[in-house]
Amino acid sequence: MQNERSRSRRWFLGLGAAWSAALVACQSKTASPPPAEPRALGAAVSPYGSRSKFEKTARYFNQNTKVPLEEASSRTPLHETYGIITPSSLHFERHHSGVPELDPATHTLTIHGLVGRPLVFSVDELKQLPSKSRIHFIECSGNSGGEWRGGSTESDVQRIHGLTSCSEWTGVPVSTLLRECGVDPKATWVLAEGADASKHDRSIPMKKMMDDAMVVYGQNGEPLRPEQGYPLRLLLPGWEGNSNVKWLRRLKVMNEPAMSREETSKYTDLMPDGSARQFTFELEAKSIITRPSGGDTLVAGAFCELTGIAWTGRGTIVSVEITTDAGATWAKAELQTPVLPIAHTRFRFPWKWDGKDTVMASRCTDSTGYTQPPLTELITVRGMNSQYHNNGIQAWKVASDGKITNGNRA
Ligand SMILES: Nc1nc2c(c(=O)[nH]1)N[C@H]1C(S)=C(S)[C@@H](COP(=O)(O)O)O[C@H]1N2
Ligand SMILES: [Mo]
Repeated sequence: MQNERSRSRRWFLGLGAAWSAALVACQSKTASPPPAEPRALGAAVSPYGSRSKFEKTARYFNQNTKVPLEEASSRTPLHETYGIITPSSLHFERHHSGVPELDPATHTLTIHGLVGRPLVFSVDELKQLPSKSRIHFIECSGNSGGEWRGGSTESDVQRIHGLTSCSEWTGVPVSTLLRECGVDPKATWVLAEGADASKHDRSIPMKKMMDDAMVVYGQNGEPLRPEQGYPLRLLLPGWEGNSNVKWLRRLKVMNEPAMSREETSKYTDLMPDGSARQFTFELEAKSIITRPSGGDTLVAGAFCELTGIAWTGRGTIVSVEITTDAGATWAKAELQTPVLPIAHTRFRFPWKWDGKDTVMASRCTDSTGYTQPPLTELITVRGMNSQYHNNGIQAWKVASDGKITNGNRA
């Protein structure tokens, strides 16, 4: 009877032989009926949902840091999120002077500088313009920055890579707004400024502004979260997080960059010869196995789905390859469809660990033909002075007791 049932269930699920063997292994020999259903009424309807009390996953931040928490960052639990969308409540946070409280009834966006007609938009006026929704990731270019110098053996995927998240963003193309203002043909840059205490600002090339930049007010179907820039944020698809100015209050059209703090002393790449590479906007292709990953323990011989995310600031992910034998062989992972440009791309790979110590890793290729390089290759070109823009392969070391740790340290 039991055999009969499990066979028909396997048929129903359409699983291959390897998978169904694993399933059988996890089934108990005598299946007992599920516990009696509760008879009391459940909870009432509510105006705004919240998660089950049994769920505890959270953003990570260092509670004991000397940096005031208003200037710190929090990281997405990549190992505990599914699919490609990051819940807004778990989107990573990075801000330099805290989250301002802005009233959308009084907040405005001013566009001025080299324009024929300077304009001030209210939030409501922006919402009345033709809108677009796009699914894009935002990644801080400091994500996995510690790995340049070998990282920590203790670290997990959330702490190393949690400064990337992916949402559906809704707003107005910047090109629509700039056309309304009549841009001077000499103009080549636009300064974007936030309304937070530090007046966070970045100079953005005009070409990007006219190409796919957006002023967004929506995140995953509802207004932006305060942490993500409520009520208005600049979204620059595929460009380093820092340039996606939150709490946007001003766009100044110019014919040169402003050379603000965030594009001179910070967010530049110190090269081996001591010079600094500036305006490294586009994020290069990157992928990570998120589950199982650092901190998890594998069981020898048990079925295990390796899953993770890949993304690129240039176009679309076309393939993700997995190695489970320390780079000797690579095999293609399955990509969740649809694969969207400049968005997290979920990959999955069925596996069974044989109980021997090894290294597992993923590497991705994007639609420009670029393949994510090993970290050692990046270090050869860029030295060890860098803090930003590490898109090197993340290796996870599996010890013979099944424990997984950061494998980037040789
Ligand atoms: N106004 C303002 N915009 C800002 C910042 C800030 O401190 N102030 N931080 C930047 C940095 S460094 C990053 S990585 C992203 C983080 O976006 P998130 O907090 O929505 O994840 O916002 C960018 N935009
Ligand atoms: Mo950042």
